[in-house]
Amino acid sequence: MDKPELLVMGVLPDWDLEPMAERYTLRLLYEAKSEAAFIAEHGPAIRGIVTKGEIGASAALMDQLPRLEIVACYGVGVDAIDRAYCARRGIPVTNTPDVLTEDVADLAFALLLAAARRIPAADAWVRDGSWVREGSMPLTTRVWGKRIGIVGLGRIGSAVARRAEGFRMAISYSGRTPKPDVPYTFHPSPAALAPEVDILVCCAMGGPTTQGLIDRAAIEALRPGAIFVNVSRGSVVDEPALLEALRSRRIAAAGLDVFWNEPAVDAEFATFPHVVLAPHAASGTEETRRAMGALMQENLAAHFAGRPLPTEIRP
Ligand code: 8YV
Repeated sequence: MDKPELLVMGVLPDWDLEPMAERYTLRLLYEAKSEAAFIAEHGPAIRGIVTKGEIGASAALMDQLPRLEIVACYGVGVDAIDRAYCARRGIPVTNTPDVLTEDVADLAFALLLAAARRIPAADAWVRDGSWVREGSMPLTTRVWGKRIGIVGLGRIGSAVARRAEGFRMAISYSGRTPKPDVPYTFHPSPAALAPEVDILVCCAMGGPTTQGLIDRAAIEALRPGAIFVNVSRGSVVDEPALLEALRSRRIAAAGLDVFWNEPAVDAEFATFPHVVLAPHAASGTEETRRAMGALMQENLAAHFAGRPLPTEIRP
């Protein structure tokens, strides 16, 4: 029997591609010289899309895939997948929740600590001889015991909160509604949360409902000296307002893993010594990426065997 054909939108590790190639015919879009010509040639036979959080799948692309049956996302965030379109065509969408939660929360804390304690500057201080020439480096800012505000107390936000408990922090959060059985203080919006905290961490999911959720009002409501961390999606934040707050040093330090334009991020970010940058890498440990790949493959296998999908996102 013919192997189902899959359109692979972005680079995946060989440990995923190799077993997948045994079960499917893989059409690697990212290797195509001309995307249009590649889709024209292979589009009619494609039965599944394999994509990533930051790449997604547009209606314009899926319109050229008449036999499309499933979109499997290697990542938890499906904001770049046109789910309304998939729902209209009855195409299920799967993602990889849970397996990446703890690593994303780890990176949020790593960025927070690196920004507050100026780890990149400390590292440079030793390497470039400043320690010998100038003595101690400038003092930094404490993290433990501070007030942390989490925008979006979902799976990842809750994992950040658990870490914050270990740092004996006062924890508050914003979201659509207060969560039952949560001992943290609720605020109805980021703008209401921002003035109450020393550190604001964005963990909200991306997509139209959270576009610009951390708006200019929220950023301007941050206390002078605040620290800002984002491990969710660049789209959740008003980036020009963020840049302005960093330029004026209203935000004293920031740790950013996600941006409006990835990977070609606004060049001004790299000019700020008080900002620690990461290349959308929060889920990027070998352990988690293996687990994400395995879960994505389980969803594909279940679909083509006619079994219930382990992690389908309901339309
Ligand atoms: C990426 C992510 O998918 O899970 C998400 O939503 O954004 C990330 O885990 C990952 O970088 C794979 O490309």
